Amino acid sequence: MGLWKLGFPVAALVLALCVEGVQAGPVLDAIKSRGEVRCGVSSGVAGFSALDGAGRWSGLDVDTCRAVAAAVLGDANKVSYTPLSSQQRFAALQANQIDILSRNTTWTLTRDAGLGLSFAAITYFDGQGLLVPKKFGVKSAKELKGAEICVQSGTTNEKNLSTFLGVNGIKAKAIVYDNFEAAYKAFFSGRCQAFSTDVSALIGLKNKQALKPDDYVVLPEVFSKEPLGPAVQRGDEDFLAIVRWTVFAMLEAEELGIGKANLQEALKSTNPAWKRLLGQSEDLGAPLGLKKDWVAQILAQVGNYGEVFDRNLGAGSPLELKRGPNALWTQGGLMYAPPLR
Ligand SMILES: N[C@@H](CCC(=O)N[C@@H](CS)C(=O)NCC(=O)O)C(=O)O
Repeated sequence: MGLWKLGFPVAALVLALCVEGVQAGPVLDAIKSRGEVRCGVSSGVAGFSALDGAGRWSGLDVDTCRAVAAAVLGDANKVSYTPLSSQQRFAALQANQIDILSRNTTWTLTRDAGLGLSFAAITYFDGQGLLVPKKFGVKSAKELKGAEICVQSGTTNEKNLSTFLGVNGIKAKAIVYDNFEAAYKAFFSGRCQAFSTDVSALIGLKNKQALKPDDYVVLPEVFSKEPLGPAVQRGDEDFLAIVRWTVFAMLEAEELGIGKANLQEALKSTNPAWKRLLGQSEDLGAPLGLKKDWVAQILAQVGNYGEVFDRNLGAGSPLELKRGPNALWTQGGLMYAPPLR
């Protein structure tokens, strides 16, 4: 069928798209015209998204947004942050107040299928645990009979805790708070005998007691799967793909041994795998509607996954978390990027 048989308006549109290139999805278009990625973060979870004294956000979840801004806008600083409580986070995405929810959020069936959003990737494999004051001498969650346990509402933690207590016949009571600060302050002031959330956040909380972190212990039981990662609104597959492949590119870069630390040297290398990822041979940007050097921008401004992990959560951070399941698959972990080709 000839193009003109479609009628003038349709044919003109088809031609315009051929000339101009296909329109991006609505979220991506809005980011480009605004010149900024709107990132929903927590109100302050050490190592993931926390505000420092100079008013700067940092953490693994913050770096995910920064990497997306580097990929789309060529500038990792073009991000605005909205702190959101556990309760507020999904509504903020649904109401289009943010472009990415990057906030220690667990990928679950009901959230993914039921809330009109899509999880793009897993940036941290976590699990839920319990923090207790050492002076109680409790060595296992099974000894928490009669305890009151502080937990935040609107989290997977609230439900996992009641399942865990029920399955194990532990007669303890959850004390539920809407506000994170109120919840942990209640625990540190002795209102609750334990605090329950993702283990990474428990370690951050333990360190918050700057003077006496050793007064608290994380119990050995880890009783849930908490795969954390960024989520986006449904309806913009282009943007979903960009967030997903941004995370994968950071993993792939670590696997190939390229990062912020050796980028300049890598850019001069003849290694074909490095050249491809850095946009010096094939164009891995075009299918995503990005510039050819998008991965190089991420690495220059943010770093590869290993660098981001070390700086925020690992050896280079106060948390000193081990990679554990967050090691690359080549190192016995679960982090695996599909091929970037
Ligand atoms: N990963 C869990 C828990 C995430 C969560 O919201 N945890 C709380 C307790 S650490 C939190 O981050 N609160 C910070 C806030 O409300 O700003 C989930 O997705 O439900």
